[in-house]
Amino acid sequence: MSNLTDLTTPYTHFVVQPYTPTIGGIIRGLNLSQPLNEVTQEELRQALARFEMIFFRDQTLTPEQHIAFTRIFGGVAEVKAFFPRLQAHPEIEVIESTPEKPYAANNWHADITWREQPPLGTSLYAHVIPHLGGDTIWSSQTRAYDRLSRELQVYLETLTAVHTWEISGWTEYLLARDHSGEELRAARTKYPPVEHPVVRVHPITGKKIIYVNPTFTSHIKGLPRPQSDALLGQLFDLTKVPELQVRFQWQEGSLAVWDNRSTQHYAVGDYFPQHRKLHRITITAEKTF
Ligand code: AKG
Repeated sequence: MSNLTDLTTPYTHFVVQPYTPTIGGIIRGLNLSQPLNEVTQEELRQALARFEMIFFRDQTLTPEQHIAFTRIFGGVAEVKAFFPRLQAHPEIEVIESTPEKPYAANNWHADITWREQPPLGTSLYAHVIPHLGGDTIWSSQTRAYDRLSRELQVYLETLTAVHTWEISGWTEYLLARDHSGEELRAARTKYPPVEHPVVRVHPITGKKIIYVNPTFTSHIKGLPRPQSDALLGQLFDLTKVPELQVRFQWQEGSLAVWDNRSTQHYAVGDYFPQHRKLHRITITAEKTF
């Protein structure tokens, strides 16, 4: 397993300090409120692909600056209808947990894999962070692939999985919001289940990735359910292996960007009733892989 501390690609405009040997890098030396030149932008894209999640500390960003920075990595279209949005900046969703309305995405997932072209990544900027708790964990799906036996790797490469938002609790959420079922029917028509290969290749690094997650992957096509459940269970368990993970402690002004192709993430829900608030931008691509 190659190690992130072997820095064979030095960056000329910033320093990346690996946060663990396997995933995550802290980038120092950049003020993200200022425009960044082309070389720096390209180096940031390379660093994201290599470290799979990168983060910055002590940034002071307006919504416009957050959007401008995030555009370095891809599009910033509105793609998710779940979180509330900033009225003046609909590209930005607000993830907020309050004593009255506690919330955490404390389930392992990659974002929106139920779309034909899932997002390339996400950019998350911290506004209010609890005194204690409220970390986010990412798990590397390239490292997960590397841990498998050659026989299993070869077998997985022949398989296709079905992804749907309907196993994530959104069916119940939509029904509770609109008892007539109209919204649910519209969502089903607009976003039917999609299929993705179980193993995908990262377009920048060329590395292979296990591309299934427990929140949106319902089954493997063509396998009997018990066999599909057992195989998916084995792959989902790999995500929980600590050696594949980075656990990030937020501070106000921290900004994290993750590669949604090669990672899954989990927001630790251990801080209620403290307040937590982040601004989130989904990074889109015309072609994710
Ligand atoms: C997401 O933005 O997809 C999340 O899961 C939220 C992560 C967090 O709140 O730390």
